[in-house]
Amino acid sequence: MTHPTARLPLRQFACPLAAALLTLATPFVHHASAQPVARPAAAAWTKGAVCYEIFVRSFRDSDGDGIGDLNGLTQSLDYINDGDPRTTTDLGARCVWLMPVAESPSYHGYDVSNYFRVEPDYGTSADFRRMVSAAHRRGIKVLVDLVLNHASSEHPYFKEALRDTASRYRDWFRWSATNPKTKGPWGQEVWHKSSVRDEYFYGVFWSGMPDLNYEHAPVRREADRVARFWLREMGVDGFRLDAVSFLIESGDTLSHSRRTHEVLRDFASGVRRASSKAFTIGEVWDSTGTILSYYPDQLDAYFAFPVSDGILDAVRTGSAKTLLPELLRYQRALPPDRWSPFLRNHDQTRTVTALGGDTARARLAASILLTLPGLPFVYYGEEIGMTGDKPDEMLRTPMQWTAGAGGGFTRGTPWEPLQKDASVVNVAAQQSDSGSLLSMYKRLIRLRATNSALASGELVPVRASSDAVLAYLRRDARRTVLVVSNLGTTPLDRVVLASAVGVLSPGRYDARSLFGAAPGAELTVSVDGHFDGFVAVPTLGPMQTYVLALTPVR
Ligand SMILES: [Ca+2]
Ligand SMILES: [Ca+2]
Ligand SMILES: [Ca+2]
Ligand SMILES: [Ca+2]
Repeated sequence: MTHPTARLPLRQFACPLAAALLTLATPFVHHASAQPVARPAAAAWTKGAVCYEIFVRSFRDSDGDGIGDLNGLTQSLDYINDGDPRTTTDLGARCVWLMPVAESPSYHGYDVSNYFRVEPDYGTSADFRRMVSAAHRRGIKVLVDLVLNHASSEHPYFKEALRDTASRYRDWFRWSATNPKTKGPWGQEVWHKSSVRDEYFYGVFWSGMPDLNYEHAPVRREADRVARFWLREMGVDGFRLDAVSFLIESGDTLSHSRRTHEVLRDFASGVRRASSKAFTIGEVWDSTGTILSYYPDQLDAYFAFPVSDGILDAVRTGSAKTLLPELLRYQRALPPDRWSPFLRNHDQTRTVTALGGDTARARLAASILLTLPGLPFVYYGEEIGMTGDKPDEMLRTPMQWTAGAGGGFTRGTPWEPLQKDASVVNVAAQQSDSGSLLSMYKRLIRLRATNSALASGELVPVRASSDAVLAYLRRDARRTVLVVSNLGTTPLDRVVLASAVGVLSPGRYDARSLFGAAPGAELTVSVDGHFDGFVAVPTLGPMQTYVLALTPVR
């Protein structure tokens, strides 16, 4: 089946509604030509893939010291993806993002003391390489967190620069003889008193994390060397880059500076030179407009923070009004492998907790996430509905594998206590329950991997007769699916759907359920390629998502 969008005269509005929708849908018509400068076709694996974010310290402990480690991760890879597409017992993720694995004095690792050494708590370089090989055998790509903006105050270069003003590493950091008293982007102290002499050093996040000085060429060369090391020596497939917007300060501009964009651009091209297949995704925790300023030629992708908030808001408020326009901004600007929706990451209150403990809402949020364009990321434990709120340690508690002592995470004493619900909320309890959150994640991740429209098709907004209903098509040249979610807490009867003109070839379609209990329906698309008055599901259950394949009737 082909889409008539290219040949239909776009001025043929069937009705004012269609005209209004067309203003939303028009960008798709020009989608191909609106794409930014193309990258080499490096990341073919991203099509239909889902990535899984892992905190190694909290995933699986193999030796009983209470700390998750690389061998524990290797032993758990079959849970993430067993490499056999015929089995459906695994999550089906095709990529993992490991939070920092380089040596660090902190529990979280975002302050690196040796960029070329695996954190000893986690294992050895050999353990790391073995884990990467085992992941690759299962078709799992491995991305590691790369923390370029700052090092640890325990890094030998910083310690030397602090002690000795004539040190060759002095210019690797930023110093001031007086306290500039400039406050950081969220009002925090950024100039910290030296413990050695009467001077100050710059660290945007914390005194334990002195910023590296990227105006100093040897620092930029070191960043390239670190990237090459992990790609070539350690075998990783790419990086998640931490806090990239803070790389270079220019006067009062502490984030998003012109020089930051330039340095990021150079770094990314260095990564591509080191490995043409490497994938990079950056953290720019900001508005969509600001995130889009990091394209087209810096990192491959960035996390869509406003989409994350938009999904949770839609689910929390039961209103579908604001999410689609945000998604359309990303889609207009970017091909699907260059941005990543997600629900929560290691810095945010976990989904179930953010939604007031309501697992039904968490299911709904996940079903929206996994049917959107982009490359979705899932934070470990979200798939079983783990809870957790600030402080940060409580967002990163050990994985809940079983109901037993230590949650199946460790046979020792866990480095951080598990959440109190671990005996009820765990993988073992959900693995065999076809109605569990985990089973839903598996089904949708698999559907996304096998249905090309869900994998990388464009999103086309569909108008619903109720504001509580979120509806969109995902379509590519071969397939179309319709996704309908009732965000409300009551059943909705006979919700009517309508599209703009030119979204489908004219004719009749069978709407058959791929996900969600729907009896099936028949859809008629008029000669101008629009539909209206379509009841896809007679009664939309509360907080339920339905995915329907639309197949032409011949
Ligand atoms: Ca351990
Ligand atoms: Ca499998
Ligand atoms: Ca350590
Ligand atoms: Ca910086």
